[in-house]
Amino acid sequence: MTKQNKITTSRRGFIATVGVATAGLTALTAGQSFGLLHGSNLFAPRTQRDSPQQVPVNRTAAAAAVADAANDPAWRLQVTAGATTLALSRADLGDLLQTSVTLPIACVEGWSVSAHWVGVRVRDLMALTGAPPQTRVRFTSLEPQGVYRVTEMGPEFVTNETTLVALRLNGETLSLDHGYPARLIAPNRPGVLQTKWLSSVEAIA
Ligand SMILES: Nc1nc2c(c(=O)[nH]1)N[C@H]1C(S)=C(S)[C@@H](COP(=O)(O)O)O[C@H]1N2
Ligand SMILES: [Mo]
Repeated sequence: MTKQNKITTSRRGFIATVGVATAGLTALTAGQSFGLLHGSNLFAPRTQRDSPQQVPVNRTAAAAAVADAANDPAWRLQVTAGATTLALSRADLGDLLQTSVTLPIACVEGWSVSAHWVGVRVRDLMALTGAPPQTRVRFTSLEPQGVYRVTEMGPEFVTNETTLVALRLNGETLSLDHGYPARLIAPNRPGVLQTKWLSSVEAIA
């Protein structure tokens, strides 16, 4: 089954909308699935209704002990390829081309929630460092420890135009529990790989 996702990018008044086929999405979102209009869904679980930004929280910022580091104005996203490292503030990231996508968080615990994300394409970040587009990328969280602190993705995800370092969720700045200041969102990957509270994005061999 193929689903159409609408993607919008904008910078300096320029708006482009393209359709992207996301075959395979359905398989990953199998299980409990519900949309944003939770108020009209009597069967929406309590977790979603009471959740910040209408998306359940898997691991909170408090549990991950990241609140101080995440709120620190000195936070920078390290973007590295070879000898080049860029240190981008949240404002720097916001000045780059913003891409808007609708993608689910599909947790292996059995829930899946579609959400609207805005941020910077991973491939655009990589291009800033001069990394070749066909690269593998490692994402590391501010989280001092935890099984989901580090994730990697192959070039098929890196080149995908919906793979983002997300800054916004459902029309608001990403909440702390959802990964502020920046988190990964990519299509066709389980929730465990959608790394929150990013500290670095590195091109690896
Ligand atoms: N750094 C970090 N990122 C993480 C996790 C985590 O424990 N630490 N949990 C993952 C899991 S299992 C899921 S399902 C999603 C949930 O994202 P959410 O809490 O914003 O809904 O975040 C993922 N990203
Ligand atoms: Mo998860």
